[in-house]
Amino acid sequence: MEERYNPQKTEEKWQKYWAEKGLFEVKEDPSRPKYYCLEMFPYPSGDIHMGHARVYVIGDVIARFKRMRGYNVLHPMGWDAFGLPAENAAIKHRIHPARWTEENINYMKGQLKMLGLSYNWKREINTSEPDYYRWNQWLFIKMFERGLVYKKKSSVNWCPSCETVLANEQVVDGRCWRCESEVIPKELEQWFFKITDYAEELLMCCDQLPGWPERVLTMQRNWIGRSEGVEVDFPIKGSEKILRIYTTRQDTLYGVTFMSLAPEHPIIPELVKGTPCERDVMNFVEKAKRQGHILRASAEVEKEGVFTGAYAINPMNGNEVPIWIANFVLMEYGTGAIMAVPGHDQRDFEFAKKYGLPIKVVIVPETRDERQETNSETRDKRQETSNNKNSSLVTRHSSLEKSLVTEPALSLSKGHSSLKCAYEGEGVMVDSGPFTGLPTVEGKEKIAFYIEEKGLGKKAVNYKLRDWGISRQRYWGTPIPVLYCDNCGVVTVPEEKLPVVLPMDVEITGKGGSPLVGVEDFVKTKCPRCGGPARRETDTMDTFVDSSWYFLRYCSPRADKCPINGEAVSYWMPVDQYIGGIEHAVLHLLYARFFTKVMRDLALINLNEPFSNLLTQGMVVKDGAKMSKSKGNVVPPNYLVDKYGADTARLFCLFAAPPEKDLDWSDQGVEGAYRFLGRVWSLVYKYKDKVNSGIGDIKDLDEHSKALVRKTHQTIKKVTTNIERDFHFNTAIAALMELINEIMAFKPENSEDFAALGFALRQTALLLSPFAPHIAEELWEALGGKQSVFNEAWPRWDEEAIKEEEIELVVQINGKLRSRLMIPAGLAYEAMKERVFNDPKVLEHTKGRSPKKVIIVKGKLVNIVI
Ligand code: ANZ
Ligand code: ZN
Repeated sequence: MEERYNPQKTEEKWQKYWAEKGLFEVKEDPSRPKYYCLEMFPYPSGDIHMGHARVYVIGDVIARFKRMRGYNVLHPMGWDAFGLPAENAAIKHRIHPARWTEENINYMKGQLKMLGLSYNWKREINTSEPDYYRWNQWLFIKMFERGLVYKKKSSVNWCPSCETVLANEQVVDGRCWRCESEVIPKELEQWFFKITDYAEELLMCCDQLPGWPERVLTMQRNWIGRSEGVEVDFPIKGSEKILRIYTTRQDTLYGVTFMSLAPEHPIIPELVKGTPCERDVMNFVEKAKRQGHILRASAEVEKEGVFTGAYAINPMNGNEVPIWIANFVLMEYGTGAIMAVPGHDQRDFEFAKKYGLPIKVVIVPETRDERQETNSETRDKRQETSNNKNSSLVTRHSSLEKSLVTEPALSLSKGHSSLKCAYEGEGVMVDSGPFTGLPTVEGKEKIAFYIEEKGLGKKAVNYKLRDWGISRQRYWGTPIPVLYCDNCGVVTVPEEKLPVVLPMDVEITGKGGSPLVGVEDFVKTKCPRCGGPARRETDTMDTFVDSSWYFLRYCSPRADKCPINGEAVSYWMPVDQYIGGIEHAVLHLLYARFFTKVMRDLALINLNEPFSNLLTQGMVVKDGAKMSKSKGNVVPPNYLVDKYGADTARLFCLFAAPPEKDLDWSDQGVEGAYRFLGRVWSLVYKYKDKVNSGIGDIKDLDEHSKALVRKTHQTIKKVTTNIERDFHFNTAIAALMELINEIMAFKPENSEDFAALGFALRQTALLLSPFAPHIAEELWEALGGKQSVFNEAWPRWDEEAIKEEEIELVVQINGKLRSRLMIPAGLAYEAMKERVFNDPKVLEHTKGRSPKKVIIVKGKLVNIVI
């Protein structure tokens, strides 16, 4: 050990040592408990900054800590290597996506190593390698055989600038998530994964993930979007046809004043054929189709429609209502047709106002107070209260009648011109035939029952979740293992012919569809079934496929008969701790859960859910903005490591904020972390020879040595429990800093003191090791450690040693016994005096008067003279 802390030298030494010893390589070992710690693998974009590095550092602390706690820890790393930026780089810099990706991986791997992250590099995976993506293809085929893959023509989000199809979630406010161009709809043949088959299970299992943040679970539940309602058949006037609608608000059936169809609804042509409305309707339909789904589904879209000239008959009361077409009704949801209730649905309300259609009120809030607020913000609250209420119908009814008489707002509502918006809340049904007077909750049930009984329709469940479109008209992705034969039609590539290798010799121009279309050797092939000529599919898979099962691949990364080795998976899975950004709260996590269930049903694994615990780390913020390349405020780890060393960079990230919170970058904070490590180094350097010579027992210590040992045990407890409880590394490090202050103030005199000091310093090295692993190794070695600090057990604290010894102090005032109090034995004079004068009984007698004299008989008695 050198006298001065030299982080670069220390870090190089220990990184080399770890690599040579293969310290972080692990094998399945059923005799030991396992711990699988995983950070979301990165896209090799070329450079990592401290915003990215933070998540890896958090994961690394957990992995190292669990290892010292006796677990067999799997902590792997790899590359989500397919994707758009590689192709964009190819267009811009004329570099092959494969080379660009490889160079980036090499550079980033160097950055990760520089940070001293304890990865098991032997398990590294790269999704752009045939060894990996062949299993995407294999899984695709297995899913195809199970009916979980299908092809259909569908309107997709098309980014004209990237010339690619975007998933719904890649469209942000109608714009491409990468380039921000406006997204337009386009009809294409697409491959889909049938994730909707798993909608119910994916939803139910959200209740079985207590280790996930509630926020993420809510996002998953909302994304799946289950709703319960009824499908009701409305006969079409003067026709044999019926119009089937889906509603969750059958309690509003008496308030229907018109119907709305999706522009794509198949009944439209026959409704208008040969009528005066035909031309207007068909024009509108064309226009609405061009508008695109995302926009049409958003709340802000201008509601537009056209009358078809036809009427439907409300099966509840026989009323005739006009059938309209409306842009905001989507063909993909429910039945593609709705009964419009402008009194109680805001979209219908806006539509009715615009086209002068009648508005009818059939639900009123339960009490007068509630009635007055009709804005939708109070809706949720109101729903909650009305659901919980179980007062009888009679009282509701009477309060209702009272308000009907006294409140002009409602009577006006019949004429509806004064209504400002729809009342979407729960309440009591009015003007609803035999159901009048029922609370909505009950009315819903009764009407659903009535509809089924009379054969007017049936109960139905709907999900917002759509099937997962995986086709991408891009080059840098997994080729879809399908070909098209003139004789046999769609044929999947036989298993033994996998992988379908992505050709390297392509021209990437950024124009047109998939660059693969132009690669004749690739496209032209023979049909494996009939031997005739066939063409290969030129679309590639969405890269979310790659990341949907990579965590399983890490368990047996070189398996070559199957995507995974079942035994390895059953030992390592589930992932005990998964760490990544909140931006993946919906898609990646949902797809990964879906794949896990599919692979279970393919009998590949025996597992329902992949991730037991999830930590979503906060952002790194600098100068008030999220650290990112585009904001120009990135701090590359290289800079920090060159100047201060990796341990300082790590310590700062961990100390500045708890993992789930945003971290505000501060150069002073980095300096502070560096100085702290320097202090620890100097302390160890100063005392190492003394504390190593004849490592003494920490028994028979005097009070000041005992206090140091006690503080050490307290620190062990604090650090351990803070890591264990929600990974509060910042408070753990704060406790370590306190201990270091105590050690610095400690003045050893005799061999017992040095024994106590040695104990404190060695525990410090152990406790510091997950956070600042390199310096900890060096300190540990200097303090006589015989092996890597990471092969040592995590320190334990002694509950007995933590307890402060207490003594009873007798307090006399003017010679009279006034109080007895318990104080810690080693308390210094001033601190003892403070306790005495703050004692309530003493206060009572001194009444704030200052004492003439205070006599202390150490550790026994205080005599105050006033
Ligand atoms: C009548 C009604 C009255 C409705 C009312 C709401 C309030 P969730 O919970 O999202 O499933 N809807 C049904 N299919 C639709 C489609 N294809 N496109 C657009 N909207 C559609 O909501 C179901 C409600 O969304 C249904 O209930 C229907 O409007 C509308 F006071 O029917 B409702
Ligand atoms: Zn064929």
